[in-house]
Amino acid sequence: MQLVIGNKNYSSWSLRPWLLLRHFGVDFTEVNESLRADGLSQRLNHYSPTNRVPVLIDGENSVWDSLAIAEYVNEQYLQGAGWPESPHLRAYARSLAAEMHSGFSALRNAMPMNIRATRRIVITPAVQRDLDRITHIFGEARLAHHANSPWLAGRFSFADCMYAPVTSRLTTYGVSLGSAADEYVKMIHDLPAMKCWIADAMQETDIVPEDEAGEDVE
Ligand SMILES: N[C@@H](CCC(=O)N[C@@H](CS)C(=O)NCC(=O)O)C(=O)O
Repeated sequence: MQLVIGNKNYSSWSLRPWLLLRHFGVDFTEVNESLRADGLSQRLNHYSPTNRVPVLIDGENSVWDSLAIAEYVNEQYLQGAGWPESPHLRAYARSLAAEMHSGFSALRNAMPMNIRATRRIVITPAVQRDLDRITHIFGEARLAHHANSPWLAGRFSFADCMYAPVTSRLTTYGVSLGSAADEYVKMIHDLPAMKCWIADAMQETDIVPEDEAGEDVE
């Protein structure tokens, strides 16, 4: 099985299913495609009708889009362990994942994932609204769903993978959302799979200018 991904420094959508697969020890090989502008659409069209990554290729099955990949992996390889066990927490985790998939555009545009960088940005009211929602999800809501586990929805699930790029963005742009959220950010960064992704991102040298937002911090 192959997972086609973009640059580990920048490709937040690639990180999400990669983290799911790696965290659960599913065997796969990585195909790396740079998100540099030259020939990008043609290069990605080789794998996906959307000209985007991530794409999972498993024999005759080709699955594009992070959420579809997660559902496929959950069914085929994880016997359902990719989501919480209880229907209540599963509904909540799926809602969180869908909310990230279709929302947070202000935050995603203003704070592109850029693992190597240390930057500062001006936080507009729209970005602040997204950050307030993240503060609630990583803080109060997470603690309310604690159920003997510190993850977003009772146990590690694809919901945590969906928000992993946000934890990286908060680090890059030096945004603290309070102690409960900071604790969650640290926990994600301490995951062995996340450490591996970050280490690989640090080695990359490609620059994607559109994803270089904000002012450098010394
Ligand atoms: N909804 C898609 C979004 C995928 C996406 O936008 N991927 C970016 C990389 S992070 C991409 O392929 N960009 C290439 C382009 O826009 O030309 C998903 O969830 O997988």
